[in-house]
Amino acid sequence: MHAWPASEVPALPGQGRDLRIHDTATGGLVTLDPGPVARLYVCGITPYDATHMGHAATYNAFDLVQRVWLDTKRQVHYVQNVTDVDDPLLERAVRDGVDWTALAEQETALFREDMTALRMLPPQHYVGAVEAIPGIVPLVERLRDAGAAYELEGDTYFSVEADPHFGSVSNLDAAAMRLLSAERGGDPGRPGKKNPLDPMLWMAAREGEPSWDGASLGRGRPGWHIECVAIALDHLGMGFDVQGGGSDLAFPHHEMGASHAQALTGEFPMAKAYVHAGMVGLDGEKMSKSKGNLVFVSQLRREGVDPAAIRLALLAHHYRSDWEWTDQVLRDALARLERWRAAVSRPDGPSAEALVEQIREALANDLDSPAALDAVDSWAALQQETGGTDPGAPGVVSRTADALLGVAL
Ligand code: 5CA
Ligand code: ZN
Repeated sequence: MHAWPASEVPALPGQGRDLRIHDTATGGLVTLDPGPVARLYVCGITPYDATHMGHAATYNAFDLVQRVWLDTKRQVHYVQNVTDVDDPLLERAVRDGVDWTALAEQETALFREDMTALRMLPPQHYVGAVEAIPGIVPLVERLRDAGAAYELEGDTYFSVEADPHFGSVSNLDAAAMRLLSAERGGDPGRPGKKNPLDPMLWMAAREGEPSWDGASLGRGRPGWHIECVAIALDHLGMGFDVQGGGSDLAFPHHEMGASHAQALTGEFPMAKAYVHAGMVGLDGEKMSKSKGNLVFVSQLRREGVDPAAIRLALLAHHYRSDWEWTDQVLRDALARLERWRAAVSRPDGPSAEALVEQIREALANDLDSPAALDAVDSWAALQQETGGTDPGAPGVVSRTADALLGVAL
């Protein structure tokens, strides 16, 4: 699939900083030391309802990861998937009486528009589950032939016992894993499984559902976790730098994905850091497509809200915290955008050299975007109160906001 156009990232004076980021697997901060090309995989949308503020917040976090890396003069190899065949997408298409492929295409197109408007940097490889199927089938066959997968009534399951490191991404106990597995697409209650947690790798064709040629697996469609693993291994290989997504993906999705990859290759770990963004809520509940309590990026754009203000609303929260979307969050962001724009529209201002370093330091410190915004606020307040004589300063502030925060002033 094609991704979306990249907005330009201005180069900044001075030296970028190495990223320290929270890794779910070790439960602490790790300083990443990618090579000249940093490798990032971020789980993409299931395109049946795009793009709510929760999605936008999660993609904002990983956009910041890239901007910090780019500032260190590294290249970034970024891969994202689209789960363009899965139960919730098929169920929504049936509910609304629409063709599932048309629904997926329409929502993916909307997602691209939203990402472009928000100045999120595009992945170099944007890959749909359907187009990945020819690569998925041989991986499942290999797992089965190695004894890491088994057949149950025509479906093929992964055996979590095949990976000695299973559990090391989310570090949950068995009871918690079982509960989350049932909540998030697994089937721990199905009789005949070796371990209730074992996830599906290949689902035999069901009546009335789309299916593809699965060679020795028979006709069917891929499980969710193997989809992301096939795409990540194909484009990034093992030991890539960051596996990213929202915190609801830590288990089972990223846990199972890591185990699939580790069982396939015998290498550990699949990723050097597993990074998870907090959940955005509305009216006291996690914003989710299944609950329908959503605020959409496209709806705000239609109402004429500047995408830079939406971006500032996301940046005002630390990516790891769970937070609530409210009208006040947006009002604050609009007011901030106005203050910043007024400050950079003057012909000169207070020196911005220290500001660039403060923003770099804040973001390198586990993507502390609220601290970065505070630093710009202080510069804008000084500009407002006393002004300054540096003719280059407003331009430096604009370019820094653009390069490191994705905010066009
Ligand atoms: N297609 C799969 C990943 S392979 C999927 O989870 N799709 S999704 O459309 O449900 O979510 C896309 C991304 O947004 C995931 O990283 C998910 O964790 C994140 N996300 C979903 N809801 C929220 C929310 N309320 N707050 C923050 N992030 C969210
Ligand atoms: Zn995924």
